[in-house]
Amino acid sequence: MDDIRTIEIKREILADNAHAADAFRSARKTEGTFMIDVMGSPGAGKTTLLLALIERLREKGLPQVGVIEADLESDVDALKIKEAGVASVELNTKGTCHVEMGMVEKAFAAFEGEAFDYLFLENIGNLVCPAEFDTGCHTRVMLLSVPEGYDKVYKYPPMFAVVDALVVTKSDYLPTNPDFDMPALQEAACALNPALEVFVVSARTGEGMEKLVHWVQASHERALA
Ligand SMILES: Nc1nc2c(ncn2[C@@H]2O[C@H](COP(=O)(O)OP(=O)(O)OP(=O)(O)O)[C@@H](O)[C@H]2O)c(=O)[nH]1
Ligand SMILES: [Mg+2]
Repeated sequence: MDDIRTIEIKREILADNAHAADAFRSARKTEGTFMIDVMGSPGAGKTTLLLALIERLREKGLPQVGVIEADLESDVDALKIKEAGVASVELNTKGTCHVEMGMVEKAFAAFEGEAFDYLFLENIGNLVCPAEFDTGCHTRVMLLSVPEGYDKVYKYPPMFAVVDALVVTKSDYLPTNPDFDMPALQEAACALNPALEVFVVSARTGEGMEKLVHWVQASHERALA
């Protein structure tokens, strides 16, 4: 049995994906498009936060904004974004639990040359698989909502380790969720990822949004410098 050859398919797929992601990221930089990958569990508040964020970015100027809405099925979120007057493309993965570069390239092409200052990717609602795949964005953000519980940092460490920012969403639930241990979350997350930025926000009340918008704008400037 010594001559059995092992083909490391997963490693090859990830390497090919990373290569394509680097090229895509660099092309968007040249065009002046800043891309953010927004990840988190189903229902963590990704679409709601994007709408609140885009509204505030627009109040500060008139940036061109687009959103790639990835879902296993349905165009519910893409329609919500479109109804807010924002360019959107639905990326329907038909059951695949993450987004990879071939999908991002196709979704981007569907904008047919439209130019953007900010292009957001709402990734598939999933705390596991999306962490593994580079989507060619300049910045990666994960959302963790208060009702999910702070202990997700112990159960799903890879995503906390790869993102640039952790956004704790639905902070308006904190008074009714006294067991949400924010210091323990911050300590564990920063141990996994010492450069991690942490924000605590509520898209419903607006708490913490100003600080997050400021960081997004600063990240945009840094990435395209
Ligand atoms: N109380 C409260 N509810 C929120 C907040 N943000 C979002 N929600 C609610 O949480 C639910 C899920 O929000 P979505 O924005 O659809 O979450 P999502 O992460 O995009 O969900 P998927 O795309 O299905 O993965 C909705 O009922 C929102 O109204 C918030 O800051 N506070
Ligand atoms: Mg959504």
